[in-house]
Amino acid sequence: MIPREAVRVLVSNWDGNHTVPSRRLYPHQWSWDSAFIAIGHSRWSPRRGRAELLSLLGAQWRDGRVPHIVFNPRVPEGAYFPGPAFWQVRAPSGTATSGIVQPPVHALAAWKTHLAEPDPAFLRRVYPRLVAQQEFLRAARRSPEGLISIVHPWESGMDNSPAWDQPLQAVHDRPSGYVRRDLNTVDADERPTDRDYDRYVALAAAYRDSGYRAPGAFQVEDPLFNAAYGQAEHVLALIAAELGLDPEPHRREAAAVTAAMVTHLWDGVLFQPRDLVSGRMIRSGSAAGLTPLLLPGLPGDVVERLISTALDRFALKDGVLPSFSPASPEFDPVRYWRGPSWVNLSWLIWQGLSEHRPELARPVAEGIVRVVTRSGFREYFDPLTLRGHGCSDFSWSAALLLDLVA
Ligand code: 9WN
Repeated sequence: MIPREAVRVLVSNWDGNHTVPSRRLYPHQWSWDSAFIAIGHSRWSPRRGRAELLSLLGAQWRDGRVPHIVFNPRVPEGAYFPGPAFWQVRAPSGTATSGIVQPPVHALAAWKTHLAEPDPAFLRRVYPRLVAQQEFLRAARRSPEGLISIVHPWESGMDNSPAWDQPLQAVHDRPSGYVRRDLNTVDADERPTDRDYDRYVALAAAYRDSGYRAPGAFQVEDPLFNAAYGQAEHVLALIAAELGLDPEPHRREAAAVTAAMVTHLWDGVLFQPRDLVSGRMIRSGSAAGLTPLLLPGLPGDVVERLISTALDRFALKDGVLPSFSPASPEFDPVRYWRGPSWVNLSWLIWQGLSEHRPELARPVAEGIVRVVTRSGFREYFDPLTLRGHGCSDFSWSAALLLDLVA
């Protein structure tokens, strides 16, 4: 029943060569959504999983960046803000896109899609594009410490995480003359505030006006983004070996970023972001700090300590993981990335636990199944009451559920 319903959601959100995250709220193709969605598609139609990733990578820029939104030209400008008229940019393919990126979870998706139905021709097509995606991050965003930075909260995928409250203080502009479209679909109490939006728009406009080159007032090294980047290198080594290419450079890069994360982002309890503008670590209770479990080379003592944190501060054994620790004062169980449980974040932590401590991965998988069975394929869930929030028929909730049960 549940797998059939999940496929129904994915089919109803399919738009010819990609899947929208949600028909009304997000009517275009989003970067990391497509990776999670491809993983789900590959459980029932590997061909669709491959098409999903190929259409996204088809909008890659010449510098290797994979844009966070690929706009569907048939969708009217007013359906989503900020749309193509705001970003003012086209990929070499001619498609309108945004100019920022999202966590690079696509190599993992490509590998899982390949494992579902081995297809060396697909791997040969995507491998150079996935490598170019990583090269863009190294060329444009790598600090001397070897970590990758993001230049906008949207790049983290966890837009209004309390972890960004402090670095966002540096953004003073209050742009006017734009209209939020998200509040047409979702209650204002469950979305970022207008003040947050002003800052998002100001930052994106400044980056756009620099030709998508110069970071502005927000520049942060995020543990989730770096964990995804490091894990991508680990997976690219597997893909390279499969294609008869040299996996060693990828293994070395995965080891190097893992070591840099332990040196610069580990506070002894949880991985934390680092604010490059102030030069300081941002101490927060974000569950992004658990995602370095994705790194196979994470030292054993760090893994053990991180798991204790997950048990004590994120109720790991209950299985329904909050995006922000309920022990922190900023925790809000219904407002977007300030506490609600999200299927993709829980799935990433499940994936990491499966690698290091499979017996602890099981409650997380069961927790995902429990919230979805109770409340449907909602965008996010109150981790205390399990009530669903945000939009309905949300694609990655369906896709990753399918990955766990199919
Ligand atoms: C901005 C599509 C995206 C997700 C993000 C999530 C939300 C967009 C928005 O929706 O962000 O990119 O308009 O709020 O935060 O993770 O990729 O599902």
